[in-house]
Amino acid sequence: MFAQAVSVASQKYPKTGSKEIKYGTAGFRSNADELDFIMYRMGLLAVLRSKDTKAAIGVMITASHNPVKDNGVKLVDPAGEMLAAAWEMHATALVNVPDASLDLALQDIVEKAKIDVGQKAFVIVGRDTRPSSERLRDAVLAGIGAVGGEVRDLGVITTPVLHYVVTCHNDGGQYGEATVKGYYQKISHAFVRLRASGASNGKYQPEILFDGANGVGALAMEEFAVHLGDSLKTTRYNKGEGVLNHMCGADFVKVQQKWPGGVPEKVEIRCVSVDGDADRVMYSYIDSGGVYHMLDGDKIATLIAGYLQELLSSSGLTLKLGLVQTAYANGASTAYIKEQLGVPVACAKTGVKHLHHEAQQFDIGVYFEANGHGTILFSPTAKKAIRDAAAKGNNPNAGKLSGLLDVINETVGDAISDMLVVETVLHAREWSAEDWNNAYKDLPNRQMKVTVADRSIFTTTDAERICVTPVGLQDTINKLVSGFSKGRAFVRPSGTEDIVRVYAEAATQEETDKLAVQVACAVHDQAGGTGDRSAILSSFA
Ligand code: NG1
Ligand code: ZN
Repeated sequence: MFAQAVSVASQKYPKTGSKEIKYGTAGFRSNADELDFIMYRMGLLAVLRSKDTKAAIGVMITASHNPVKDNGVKLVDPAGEMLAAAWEMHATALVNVPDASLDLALQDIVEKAKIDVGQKAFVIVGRDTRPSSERLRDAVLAGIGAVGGEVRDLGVITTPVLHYVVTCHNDGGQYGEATVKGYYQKISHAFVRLRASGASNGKYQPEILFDGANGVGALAMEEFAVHLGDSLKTTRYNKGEGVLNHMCGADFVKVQQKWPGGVPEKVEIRCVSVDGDADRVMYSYIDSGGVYHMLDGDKIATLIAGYLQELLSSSGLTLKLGLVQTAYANGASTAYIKEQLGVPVACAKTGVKHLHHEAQQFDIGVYFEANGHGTILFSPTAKKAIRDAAAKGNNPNAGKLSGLLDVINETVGDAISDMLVVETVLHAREWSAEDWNNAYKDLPNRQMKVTVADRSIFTTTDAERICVTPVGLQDTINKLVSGFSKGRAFVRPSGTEDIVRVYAEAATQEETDKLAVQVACAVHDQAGGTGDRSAILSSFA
């Protein structure tokens, strides 16, 4: 059945490069020039997955927060989730075989997954604004077409829009109308309704500066702005006049802890930065004394969880609320939410699919990575309880919860939907950015990257907080950490870059940097470091 697919592959999309590549936490990602044959094969795989699940599958072409020269592809499963683990393995197998073995590799997947090849296939495709995305989209479409799949190309859209449309398509429209327009309308109308009593409230001002990272998030915000009207004033920057993700956007703000380029430095106005495919969001502001403050995924998660907890108790609903973080969550945020708010916290491995899975153990699970990627999940029981209580009309807090449900995009982390949730909470609390930031004080923290000969020798346990191999490294880390007040550090191999990440926290920034450098040197010395050791030592000198 794959004769045509194999013939198109060898003529138009021959395999290039010999390096083994892996479907990682963010699918396949690399320099855009190396991706044509991968995109074609992912088109083939999407059709098989669609036949396998008897449902529509999504394909998103983006490299998110990475530089503009890169691109990437990930598949979206029927309920909007990330691709199932067994299929990540099929994906890896499929892109690594030579052209001559493509036929066999496809047949192998059909057999292993017991696919009925006569089944119809439907694939929904989206792409970001990268110059290479259109060409790579054509390669995906060629793959889908070569094995007879039907396509709906949504064009240039954000990652969360794709997840939303796939979900709605497969649930027959229960979650919402399965169109791009349906997405904008559902979220923005719910937000505007929650603001019916007025956009300003106490110290809350309905005004933000929006940093679109020169990507698709900027286009999405233009569309939202039309629907939001006066309920939220958005002044938009980095709409494509500069280079994608360069000196701006959510990743720049998080990693550099700096105000984004291209946005005027206005005092006491919230600045919202999104990443290159608009599934991550970061807040920042400059206080009246001119000091810059960053509010990351931890600040967003604790703000939302605290408010949900208050609404739950005041509406008399007994639903189990929990927060899911990763090891990168600031220790101060975990202590605040556990000890001061009494909300249970779970720690998951890095990568949204792990957080998503953990969040499902709660009736209402708030999950966020520190980098601003996250959302809120409501179990069917929670949804029904909230909607029923709201429908009675005498429980205004249940009404607010019900309204909030429609602002949230449960299908995946969604920068703009998350932003509208944050704005709703700040509005309800009558808070300025400063009030929000004052809820707790972040511990100073530092991330570093170390290059090693083979990062696959790193294995971890306890949600990546303990390094199991190379043997002995964790003992060294423990010794180093014990020398610092409020010290915490861990190392893990990146799933998206060929590096090992080091994370450190301590009582002061100076101590934190010292700890990070010492741990990075330990990794370099004990695990085959290939970089310049003296450069690690002088990182923050
Ligand atoms: P890796 O490279 O595995 O650390 C990074 C982010 C993840 C996640 C993925 C996918 C950090 C420390 N890691 O993963 O949170 O967003 O990229 O984009 O931010
Ligand atoms: Zn992203």
